[in-house]
Order: sequence, then C-alpha cells, then structure tokens
Amino acid sequence: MTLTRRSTLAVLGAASALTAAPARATRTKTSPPRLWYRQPAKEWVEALPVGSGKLGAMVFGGVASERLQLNEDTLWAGGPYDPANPEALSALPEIRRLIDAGDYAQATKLADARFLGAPKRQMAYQTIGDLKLDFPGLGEASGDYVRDLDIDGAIAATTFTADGLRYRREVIGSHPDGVIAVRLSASRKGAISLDLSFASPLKSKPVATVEGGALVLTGANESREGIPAALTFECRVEVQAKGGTVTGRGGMLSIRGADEVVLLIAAATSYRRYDDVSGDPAALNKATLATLAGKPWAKILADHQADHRALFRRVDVDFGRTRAELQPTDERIRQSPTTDDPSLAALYYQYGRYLLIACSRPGGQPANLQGIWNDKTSPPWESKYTININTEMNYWPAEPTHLAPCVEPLIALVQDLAVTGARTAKVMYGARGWVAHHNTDLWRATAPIDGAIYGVWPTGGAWLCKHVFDHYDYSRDKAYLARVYPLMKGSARFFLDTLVVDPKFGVLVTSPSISPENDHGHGSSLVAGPTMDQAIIWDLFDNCLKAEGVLGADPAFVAELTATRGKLAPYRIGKDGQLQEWQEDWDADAKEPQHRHVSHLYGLFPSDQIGIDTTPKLAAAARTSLLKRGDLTTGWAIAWRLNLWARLGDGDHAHEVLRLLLGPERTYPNMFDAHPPFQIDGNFGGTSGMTEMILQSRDDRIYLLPALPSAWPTGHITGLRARGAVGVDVRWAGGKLSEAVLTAKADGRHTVVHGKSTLEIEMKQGQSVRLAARDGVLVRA
Ligand code: FUC
Repeated sequence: MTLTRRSTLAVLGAASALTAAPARATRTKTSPPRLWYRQPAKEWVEALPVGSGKLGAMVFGGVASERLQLNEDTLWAGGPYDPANPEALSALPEIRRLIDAGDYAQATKLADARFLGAPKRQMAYQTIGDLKLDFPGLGEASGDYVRDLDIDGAIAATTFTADGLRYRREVIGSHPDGVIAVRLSASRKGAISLDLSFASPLKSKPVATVEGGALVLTGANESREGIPAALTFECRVEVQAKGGTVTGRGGMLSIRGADEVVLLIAAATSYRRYDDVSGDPAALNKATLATLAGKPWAKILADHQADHRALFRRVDVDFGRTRAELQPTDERIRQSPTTDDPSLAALYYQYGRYLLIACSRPGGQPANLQGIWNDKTSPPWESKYTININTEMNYWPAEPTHLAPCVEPLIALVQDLAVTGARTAKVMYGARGWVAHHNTDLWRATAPIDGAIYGVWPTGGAWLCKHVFDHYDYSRDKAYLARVYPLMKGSARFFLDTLVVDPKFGVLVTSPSISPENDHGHGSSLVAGPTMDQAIIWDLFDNCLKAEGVLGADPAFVAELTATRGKLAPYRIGKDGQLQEWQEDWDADAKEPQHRHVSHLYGLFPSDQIGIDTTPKLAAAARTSLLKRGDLTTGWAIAWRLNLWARLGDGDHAHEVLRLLLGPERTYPNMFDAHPPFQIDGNFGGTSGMTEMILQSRDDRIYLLPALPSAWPTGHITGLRARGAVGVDVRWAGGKLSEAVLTAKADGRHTVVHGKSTLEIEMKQGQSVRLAARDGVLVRA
C-alpha cells in the first residue's frame, strides 16, 4: 500500500467516485495506509504507537493536555538471576515413572513441588511512565480535529483548530537517531506554550529534575518475586524552542510563547546484558542527544522516514477497495463484521509490518507480548516472552514480508538462551546442550515456571531454533549459518541426552512435557511425547542435518541425529479421524475441546511437515482437528487458525477467520490485537496468515495464490520473499493469477505451484522470471 503518485491519484479517483465529501477532505482522511480518528484517545488501546526499536511511545492526541506513555525495552523488574532448581534432577526419574504408570496427577504434584524454577515466576516488563504536555489556556478543538498514524511515513500527528489557530503536533520514533521526537507547531508565531512534566507508576518513585533546557527523570526498576531491583534508568527530554522562553522549576519545564518546539526524548537503563547491569543511562542519553545537537527537525524526520521506508516499502499490498475505507479507523473496525472492507485487511497487514519495524531492530530486545508498548509495571503475563507460541508468532511475518533485519534481536535472544539454558539443562536434567521452557524474560530465565501444567515443556528453545534456521533459509547466507549453527546443535544435543523410550509405544519421546496448556483429561496436561514436541524436534534435527550439508559435516553428530530421528514417535490419526494431540487417542477426552492452542497442528503451520498435497491424509486429519477446535477464540489463536486454514488451501474459510480477527472483539480501536487484553502476537499472526493466503513457501516449493478468497477478486502483494532467497511479486485479477515475478537473490532451482500446475525454473543470482497462468497452467510470460 505504498502511496506512489499514481496510486494516490487512483485512491482519490476511487474515493471521490464513492462519496459526496469534498475531494480535499477525502485526500487527507482516507488515503491509506493510515489509522485516523476524529477524537483524542480516552483509553490506552485508542492511543497510537510509535517506536524506534528500543523506545516506544503511545500518543493520545489530547488537545489541552497530551500524554506520551513511554517505554524503553530493557526496563524490566528484577535483576540477573538463575532460576535453575537443583532439586529437579533427583525428582526427574520419579516424575517420568509416574507418567509411564499413567499417574499424571501425581506426576504433576511432584513436578510442582520439585521441578519448577525458583522463583516460580519471571520478571515483568515495566513502563517508564508518561511525559505530560499541558497547554495552558488552550481551549477545546473545533470540529476539524484529526489524529492519525501514517504507517508509511511512521509519524503520528494531531491537527486541530483552537481559538482560531491551526495546531499540528507530530511524534516519531527514530531508529537512526535513537529518540522519540516531537514537533509542536501552530499557524501563528509565538503560539506554543506548554508545561512539561513526568508521571510514573513505578513504586521506586522516579524523580524529575530540570537540567538546563532538559527535563530528566531518574529512577530504578522494581524488585519482584524476591529478585532485587538491579536497574537504574534515565529518561531525558531536551527542549529546542524557536522563540519564546523556557524556564524550569521543580520537576517541570515551562515553555511560553514559542513559534515552534521540538522535544527530543532519550531513555536508557543500566542493562547491558542478562548478567551485566553496569551501564550508565545518563551517559548514554547525553551521548545520544549530543549527536543530535543542531540537527533540525526536518533532517531528523527525513532520516527517520528514509530508514523506516527502506523496510516498509519493500512490500506493497492491495486486496481491493470499497467505500468502507472512507470511515475513521475505529468506525471501520466496528463495522467490519458486516461490511465489505478489503482495504481494512490490507491496512492490518501493513500495520503488522509497521509494528515489527517499530519494536524489533538490531541491537534492541525482541518484540515481547506487547511488542514494546506497555503502560503498566505489572502487565498481563508480565508482557514477557512466551515461547510456547506467542514470541514465535511475533516473527512469523518477518522473513516472508521482507523484514529479515527485524529478526536480529530474536537471534540474539537465542544466543543468550543457549548460555543460560545450558545451565538449566545441566542442573535440572543432567544433560548437555541447552533448554528453554515456555517463557523467558530480559534475564534469559529458562527454567519451568508458573505451574507444571503450563511450564514443564522443554521445547521452547527448540522452536526458536526454527527461526534461527529460517533466517538462513530465506537468505541462504552461509556465513550467518556458520555463526548460528552451534545454537541449533546445542538444542539438539539436549534432546539426544533427554529423550526417553515410551514403554507402551517403544518410540523416543520427551518426558515430562505437555501439549501447551491443554489438559488431556487424564488428570493433568503433563504427559510423555506430545505431538508438538515430536514435530518441533523433527524440524530441529532436519534443520541441523541441512546445516551439516551446507557447512561440512560432523559425521558422528549426523549419525546420532539420523538414528535418533528414526525412532521419534510418528504422527497418529485418531478414532474421530483427527490428528492426535498426544500419543494416546485422547483428543475426545480433553477438558477443553475448543482449546485456544492448536499445538499438534504445528506440522501444518508454521512447519511444512504436513501439506494438503504432500501428506493428504495427515492434512485431512489436521482439518478434522481444526474443525473440532472451532474458530472463535483468543486473538493470537484466531490468527494461528487463519494461517492453518490458508495452509489447508481454503481461502474462503481463512477469510471468515480473518473477519473474526478484524472485528471489534479482537481488534482495539488502535488496531492492536485483543487477546483480550492487548497482545501483539495476533497482529503479527494476522499479517502472516494473509501472506499465507497469497504465497506459501514450503516443502521446497513456491505456491502462488494457494488460498485466495472470493472476497478479494483483484489485488496484489509485491516484495514478498520465499525460501531459497527468492523475491516474489504476485498479482491477480478476476480471482485468477495474472502475473508473478520471481527474482533470485541466489542461484537456485525452484518448483513453482499454482493450483494443479507445476513449473520448474532455474535462476541465477539477480535474474528475474515472469510467470503467468494460461487456462490455469503456469507458463513463462
Ligand atoms: C499462553 C497462552 C495465553 C496467553 C499467554 C501470554 O500461555 O495460552 O492465552 O497468550 O501465553
């Protein structure tokens, strides 16, 4: 949805044909890609997010008083800690014995007592608080109030008329300059007056002071679960005012009669690494701001937009247009269950990409449950990294939608986990390699937490390793693979040491484990060899074997992997024709038949072990399971179903699922996904699912329009990526493929599939091939 001059004109043409509203109003209010509103945000989930990767701000757009809720991605509770529980190792044989004996309840009791980490919960991501901008004397806005978030320009703006003057306030999160920057302007000189102050909910009571032309908030994080607070932080706001006066008093800066004001907001903590909190936040902020001395707003904005667009504009999306898009964004969401609004889906698609660019950049932390945006000191699920689905889902769209640089923080996280998880593997399992369970946090905790029925799941780290490998698979960068392969190898080693023989089935399984959070109806969720674990381990082993093939092999390791792989439990189809979630045919016994997690379907998506064409029987079983689970569930779980229905090749069903995701029950007015509460995974899973409807890259093949819904007869997505380092543009019209352009970023052979037609192509690096469909048959155009 990048607005080229041509498409802008096309939008205007379409819009003016659709509405009686004046063309100018149409131009400012309806041109995608933007979120826009006629009133300020009252609730946090109405405010608009900007981010620099490390810093986040939620912009409320108030007239007399503006609130910028601020985040820095390393401000978490607690400090370095090691939760590995030494009691676990001696309890492990008995837990396994109880599981083998079918006494799951007793096994759970024992695991709760002796197999959880200490503490039993992890640390929470915390807000800095709010920067408050109070505008004395400014009355209410007149009727022309608009606030918007232009996701192509990555800028939030509030514009209105008050007391006869036109005001414009702009907020950006600049990755190149490392700041949140704000510009306040008005139609008359000398009209900008405001008081700047901080408000923070942190119990550590941060203190605001004035240092020259800067307002500085200094404080500490909070302790939690007995882990002492170890971080200090600083947020420093530098004021650049043209004209007028700037005076400071107590914890407030007052600006009076300025022509224009720019605020540069830097923030940092003393966090350097999960085991090092010796950073100097004040020095970091001063250095950040010193590099911006004398840099005008126009240049800060231009650098920021060039940086953002270099990623954002790689992909262009159009699913069609209707008059519904003329409405403000909150109205569109409200009306979406009963309205045909394909460009709302396209906006959601690109918003997912916008959010990932804004919250996950090299050098920063990966996107947590809320990306980077959180107004609480104790947010839901601590807003941490839940790696039994949520963190992975955050990164599903990254490689296919051409945002590979955004994956770097996730890989860095795995690098840390391979160290902390080695301790957990050794202490709790007596194993080599490394393990991470269902959650981790800033301090890279890897032990089981919360309770055995949630936390005793040893495959979190292994699932993350799929992303480590995928980063190679989409780029074919061998030097990168050589760097990260030890992470995958370490994860595989853990399973080589800990898989056990299931006495009933004679296969190798994980034990103890769970099928994430699903009670199998036999006394617990604790079990041996849940289907998901087997599937994740297959992928891990297969990706290790592929890496060995590329990098030159360690024959002993290859032999061990190959032998062990052959003994893993196979997929099983149960009595109702479903894909079994467990070794036993227990799906009908499960306590919650419509459970949100669909862990056993991992093989269908995100993995490619199951495909409608490659393994039709398993795919049919997965379909049966999915139908039983139903579609209406939490936000992220709807998003997972969207991806799965796309993989099942059912575009119309996928579109119905997407409608659930985009409706007001699961999408807040600011388009944040509602679990509820807000959880950003659904946003990213939504972008991924729509991609899967248009392009699938699985099983060494490129599928064009595998699940195109009838609701999107004409459209395109350009700039996508497929495995094997291939760029893909797809265009369709009248429900049929009109053109696909494949561009090779590396030499290779590719199998392209469209419907029943298959075409083999060979490309050299840099070469493009144009394909079309004639009577449904793929041909070179
Ligand atoms: C998993 C899910 C919940 C929630 C939490 C953060 O435990 O089962 O629904 O998303 O992660």
